[in-house]
Amino acid sequence: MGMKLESPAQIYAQVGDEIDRILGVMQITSSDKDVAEVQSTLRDLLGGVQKELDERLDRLREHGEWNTFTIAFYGETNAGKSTLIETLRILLGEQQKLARRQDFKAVQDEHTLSPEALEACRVEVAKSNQAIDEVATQAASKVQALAQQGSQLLTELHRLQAVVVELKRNAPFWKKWVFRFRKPVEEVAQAEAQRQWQAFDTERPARVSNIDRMNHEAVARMKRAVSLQTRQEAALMRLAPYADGEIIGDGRSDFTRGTASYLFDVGGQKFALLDVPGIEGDESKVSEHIWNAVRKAHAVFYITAKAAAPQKGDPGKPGTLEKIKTHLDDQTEVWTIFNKRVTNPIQLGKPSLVSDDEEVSLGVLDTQMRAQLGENYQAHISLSAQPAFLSVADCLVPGSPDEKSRAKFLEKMSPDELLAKTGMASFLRLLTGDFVRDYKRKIRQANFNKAGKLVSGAVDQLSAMQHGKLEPLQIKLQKDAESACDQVTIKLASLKNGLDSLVQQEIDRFTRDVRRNIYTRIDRNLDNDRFKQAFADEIAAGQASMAEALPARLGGAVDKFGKDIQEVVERFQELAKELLALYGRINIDGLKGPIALKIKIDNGIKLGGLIGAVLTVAALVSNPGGWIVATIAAFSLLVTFGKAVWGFFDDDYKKAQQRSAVDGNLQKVAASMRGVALKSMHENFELVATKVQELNDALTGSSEQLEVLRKALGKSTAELTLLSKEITYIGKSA
Ligand SMILES: Nc1nc2c(ncn2[C@@H]2O[C@H](COP(=O)(O)OP(=O)(O)O)[C@@H](O)[C@H]2O)c(=O)[nH]1
Ligand SMILES: [Mg+2]
Repeated sequence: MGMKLESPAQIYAQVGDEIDRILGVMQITSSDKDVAEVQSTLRDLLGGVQKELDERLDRLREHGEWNTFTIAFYGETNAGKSTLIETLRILLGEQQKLARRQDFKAVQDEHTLSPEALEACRVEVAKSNQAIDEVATQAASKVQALAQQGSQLLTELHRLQAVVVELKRNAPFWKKWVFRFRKPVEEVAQAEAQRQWQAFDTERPARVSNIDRMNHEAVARMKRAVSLQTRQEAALMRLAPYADGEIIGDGRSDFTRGTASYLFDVGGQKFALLDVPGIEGDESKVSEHIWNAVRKAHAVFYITAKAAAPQKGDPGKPGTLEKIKTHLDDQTEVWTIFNKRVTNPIQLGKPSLVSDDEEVSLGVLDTQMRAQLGENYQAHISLSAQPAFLSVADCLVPGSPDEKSRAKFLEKMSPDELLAKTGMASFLRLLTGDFVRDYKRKIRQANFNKAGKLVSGAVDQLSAMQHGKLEPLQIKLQKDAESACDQVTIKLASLKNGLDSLVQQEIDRFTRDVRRNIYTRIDRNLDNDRFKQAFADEIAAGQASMAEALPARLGGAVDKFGKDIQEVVERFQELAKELLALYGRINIDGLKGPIALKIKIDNGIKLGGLIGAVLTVAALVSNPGGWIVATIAAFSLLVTFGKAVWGFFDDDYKKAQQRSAVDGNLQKVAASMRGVALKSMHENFELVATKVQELNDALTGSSEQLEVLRKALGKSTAELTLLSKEITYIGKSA
């Protein structure tokens, strides 16, 4: 066909045109009904395949990517696809990621959310709490001391007052007089106690409020600390959305989400990474996301957390292996990434990330993948995504689990060391080096390969139709038809023998009857003239009785033959119907119902008509009127007698001569009758045989129809195969 495919858009249009040309055969309908039916079936079958192909081509056109080298990260949920992509986004400064990280830093600075500031706040909250407790204890003891002092002073005052009253009441008169000039010591002491109490009472409020102030100060300090902490926590909440790892899953299935695309530019080399939803869901919507992603992709990383070959599914429920085969069959470059789960820095201390056992299992995995995907499968790469992510994720919410894990890993090694130990450094070199260098060729090759695979998929469908349905149907139908023909031929031969022997029997009977009758009459002494007349009469009577009996007997044989071939044909029709039920319905991917083969075998009209024709012709054979008359006409008695004189005198001699004339003539008459009868019968039989041949042709006709169908399909299949090879070749050779 010589496709000249210069622009990307051309390929789909040209492939579409080629498919139309190859599959759009037999637009004209033959006037022969059988041929027209085959053509119609062919149109149905090829039309179904073409419809499906066109739809797939449209989807390829819609989702195909010709400019940006696109790499899909494909696998089950939780394999670590997003972790890996997030790490690459940070490492390679993907635009959206850079913006998020700037936002993170801005929020962090605005709220002084450095780890030191957060720690200081935490310490202050603790300290102020402690201070409150201390102040409360102090205050309690001070209040208690104050109360105790007050009550002591008051007790003393009351005691002295009582002493003075008592003293004055009991003193002799003179002493009372002396008291007017000199107060008793007790009264002086009482005045002093009074003064002390008053001084205490005046001072007391001030001392109490002093304690209250201390209390207030401590509470205020704590309130300040707690409020700072609350603000910090609120700010941390605002920080969280900007933190590294936002695209990493929480372990729940992410199959309801669509595919996310991240654009990278590494030193002018542009490429996109697709984060494809997990393949474990079988919901049709997810499957559409996955399909569109792999249609776009020019290379695929199959990410798995298990160092084991992908699981096979159950009948009706495809496993990972089958999904890989269907989703990635038309890819030109597929790698496996084994994401080893590492939770502890100690695991990274070993000389190699992957154990010997795991390496063996990964070898098995490679073999399996190559068996599924052929030469387009590359190899496996081992790495550990999460520690690699932690090594570069410096925008993490302080105190978050990720931040704590990061600290745990960084305690043991530097970020660069971590990147090397997790296998991430070498993966990064591969990805940004050889992998994307030749991207233009890869894009072209991948897209052409997809179009080629599309066509070869149709070839597979047509081949399956041929080998699974049409061929077995044709072979079995042919076998059944041939066996039916053989049986009809045998029945025909035995009809012929049967008729011959019936005629022979009738002629034998005729000979016997005529001889017996004429012998009887000879015995009664006839002269030669009367003998001649009597002999002619007997022959005529014998022929008449034969003409009467023969048709019924011949008719019986022909009827039996009719029944026999009817049975053979009916049996064949039954078998053919069974075969059609088994093979005559063809499913085509993408079409709702199966296509029914329109092969003329379940319909008995033609065969029925032919059987009728055979019997009509056969009936001619069974009507011997014509040839019996012919026999009589052709016959003239040759009765010659030797010496008439001797006969005249000797009756015995005459009778002997007459018997001999009977024997000789009867033999000739019988031979002549047989000759004419068989000749005429065989002439008619030729007609029967011709009709039987027509019947046999009709019996084998349906398998010949199939042969035509098969050849036409085979031609389309061969042309499509060529087209698919050519497309793939052009993709490679560019
Ligand atoms: N321990 C450990 N956990 C990992 C590793 N890679 C991914 N995870 C965790 O597995 C979960 C799912 O990871 P994610 O990258 O979202 O997987 P995806 O569904 O394939 O995108 C997250 O909780 C990750 O932290 C790893 O190498 N080690
Ligand atoms: Mg994910």
